[in-house]
Amino acid sequence: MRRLVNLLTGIFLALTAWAASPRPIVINPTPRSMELTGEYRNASKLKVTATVGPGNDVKPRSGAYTLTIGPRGARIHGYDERGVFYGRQTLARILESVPADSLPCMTVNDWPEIGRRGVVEGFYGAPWSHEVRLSLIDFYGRNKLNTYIYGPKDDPYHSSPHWREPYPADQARNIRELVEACGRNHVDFVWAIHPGKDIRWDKQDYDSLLCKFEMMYDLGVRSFAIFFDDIEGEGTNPYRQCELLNNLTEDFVRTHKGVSNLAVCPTDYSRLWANPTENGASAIYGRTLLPEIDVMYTGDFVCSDLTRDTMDFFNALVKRPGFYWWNWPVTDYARNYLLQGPAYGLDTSLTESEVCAVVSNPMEHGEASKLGLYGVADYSWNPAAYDPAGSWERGLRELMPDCYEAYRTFAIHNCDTETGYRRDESWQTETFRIGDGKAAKGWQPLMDEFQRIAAAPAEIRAKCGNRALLAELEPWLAEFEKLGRRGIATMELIRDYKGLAPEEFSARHAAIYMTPADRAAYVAHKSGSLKLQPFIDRALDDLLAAYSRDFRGW
Ligand code: 14T
Repeated sequence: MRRLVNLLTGIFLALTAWAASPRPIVINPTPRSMELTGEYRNASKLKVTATVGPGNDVKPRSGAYTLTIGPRGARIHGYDERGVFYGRQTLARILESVPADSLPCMTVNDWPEIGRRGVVEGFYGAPWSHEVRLSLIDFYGRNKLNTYIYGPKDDPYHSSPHWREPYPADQARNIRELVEACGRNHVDFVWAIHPGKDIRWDKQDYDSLLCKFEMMYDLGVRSFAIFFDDIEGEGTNPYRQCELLNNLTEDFVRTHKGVSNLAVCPTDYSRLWANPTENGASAIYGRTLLPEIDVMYTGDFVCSDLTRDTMDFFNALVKRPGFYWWNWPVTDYARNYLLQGPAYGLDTSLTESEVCAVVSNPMEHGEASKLGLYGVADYSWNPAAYDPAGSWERGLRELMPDCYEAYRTFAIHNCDTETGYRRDESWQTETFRIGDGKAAKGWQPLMDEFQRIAAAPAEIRAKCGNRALLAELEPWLAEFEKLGRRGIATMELIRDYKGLAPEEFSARHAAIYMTPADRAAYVAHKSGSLKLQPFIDRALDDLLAAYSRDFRGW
């Protein structure tokens, strides 16, 4: 009943706001409950007061808040400072979307389901630039993500060969700045180390680790993680790994003010190669590792869905709710793709009892990862209300408000990687084969789509205000435009081929084929690889066969 009321007030709110203003109120992540209290007031002289602490109907968890907009002003009550910050974010979104004279009075009661939500910069390839990291940290705050794990595989001071050494001064300064930016956004900056490639389980390396943690502590870091993924040999020993983490908890975490409990990514981080028996590494972790240490896990495969079944499997072995590392939208295993599809494959019935944290490992294209992270933020705040498709539409609008349709056209055809973690793509596009009887109905809509595809990049280039995002997209935009043109030419040939003289047919047919250089450029930055380019390839073959069969002029 309560849910129904919330839903109805939500719809009412959206409708009234829409009627009164050009923009509906969009708050990401979706708040748990928003209730309209009837009147409208003027937003321009809004007095905002904030209080903090338990009570006042606020859920007792970090980030929870209530927001009341009444005739006498707005009141934010946060369970903690983070909650106050999130209340301010919600209020800011409301104020951005209503005209100054018609701010609806309402109450919002909101809190996160999953305690830790965020991002692990954990991919291979070029680490994010300092500017992109800062921009992302603001994005986390805005979308109520509270965790940023710093662990780029190709940072030599995170992994081998230099994990034992201090960061050079300029990089150390940047890390301090990241910590500060995280502080402003109520994001926990977690610094991860990846020592397993060449760690020696001796006193000297233990001291090196302690010393490195000390240096990071001096830069302001208060949360740490240790990654033992993707290693071989000595470093993989689960007993040694657990012993190290337990000792570090005692010698470092408990002796340093403000330091959070450790998190570890074990070598057996996926069900794919985890030994499921009592002798396996996960069960050893379960028996040996201090209960306050979180254990990371990627699910059934390295890149796979978050399901109840896979969490149950892992949690039973490690004897605690697992820390979910979602390998999406990471593309380090398929770098010629850009993942712009909805964040789906996340079980909406999961709670904090099954999964203590959800972090996404994104693409080395940080700006272009925001679309996926928008969905991750929405899911992890309130899994039960999560709607991947709806969230994706809102994310597209948030990122390119001035050319949402064009960005949508680009994004819907840039989702799959053809290998690894398969994603649906081009799901609203119907293709056909010459002679399958569907062309009569299917031709026009497909032609329209190819025309939108050919036109989208120019519009995005003209109207996308985020130039850093645009720069990341550009190589794919260029290929997307060419794909659109090939598509248009293919559709025109399908329409015309029966009446063409052989020379003209051949010339037009040949012009659509990619030269080896074109093909190489396409392969380097693929777009429409699931449906659209395969349609063109097949159509060209089919056209040749049909023309040869039908042509009677020779
Ligand atoms: F730590 C893990 F949870 C993890 O996912 N580790 C890596 C990660 O850094 C990488 O970004 C991700 C996606 O490619 O997968 C892991 O790396 C792999 C996994 C493999 F199965 C690298 C090579 C593999 F063969």
